[in-house]
Amino acid sequence: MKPPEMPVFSRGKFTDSDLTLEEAEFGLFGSPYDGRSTGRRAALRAPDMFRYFSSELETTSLRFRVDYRRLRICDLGDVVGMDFDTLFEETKSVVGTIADQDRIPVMLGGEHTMTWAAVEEIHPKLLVVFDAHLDMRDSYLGESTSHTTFLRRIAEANPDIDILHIGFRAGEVEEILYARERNVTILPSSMLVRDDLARTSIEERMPSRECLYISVDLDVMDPAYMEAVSNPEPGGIGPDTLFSVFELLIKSDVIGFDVMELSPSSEWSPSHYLAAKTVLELMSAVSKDTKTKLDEKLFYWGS
Ligand SMILES: [Mn+2]
Repeated sequence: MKPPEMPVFSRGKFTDSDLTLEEAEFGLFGSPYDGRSTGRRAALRAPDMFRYFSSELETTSLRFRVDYRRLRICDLGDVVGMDFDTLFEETKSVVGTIADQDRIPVMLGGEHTMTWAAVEEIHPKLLVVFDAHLDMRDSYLGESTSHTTFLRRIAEANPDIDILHIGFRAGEVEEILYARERNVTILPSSMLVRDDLARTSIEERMPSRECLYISVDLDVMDPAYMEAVSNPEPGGIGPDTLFSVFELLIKSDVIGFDVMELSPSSEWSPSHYLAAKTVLELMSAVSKDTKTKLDEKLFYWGS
């Protein structure tokens, strides 16, 4: 008998945390959908890969001076199903339940299209998207709702939401034209790669400062670091740049975030560690819980 291509990881909890939603600061759930995706389609395993590798990492964030083990996380499981419209509504409902209890929704996916459901539910003032692609086509392969069009659908349906797009490096002319017309603020990957100062000018480019939703497509990072995505694109930023941008965003009020498009290629990859680390670094950046913080003296290395 042919062995399975990948081991079936136990459906554990993210960082093994078993807190209830009442006890938690973050309400986390998985979105293993990829029915309208292209490239490598392996999102079914994405949420469990985030979970498994979250427990494999070392537990200290040197950048944010946080002990990951002190982050209060409730892992609610996955939103599963076959029908897109039903999943969309269920995703909205889960995000709404978490947000109604003043907890921060965290979605781990899976096809980027589901970000539309989360944004539709919590309606931020500013949507910050990290992505190699603009995802602003009007339609793709005859479909108006997919991972390549969802940001246009959000932009059209919510003219009051400002959009800051970080990491762009691959798309169609029609998308760029639409983004300009819609006043989407774009900080392309090339600026972040070449110009260290671009990082510090992000704050000046932020159209709003409160009520942020952050959406990370893991393909914003270069495939050299992050190969486990559906649509890898060369010329991306490294994890250190991504996490330093997180540092610039934390002065704002973040009301929810997602980390999407993990498409596991094998049972083990450094990219899977990086995917889990991206979630934990963003949580460390966003957390308002002072009990997660470690003593600053621990991180003094001499000048
Ligand atoms: Mn992308």
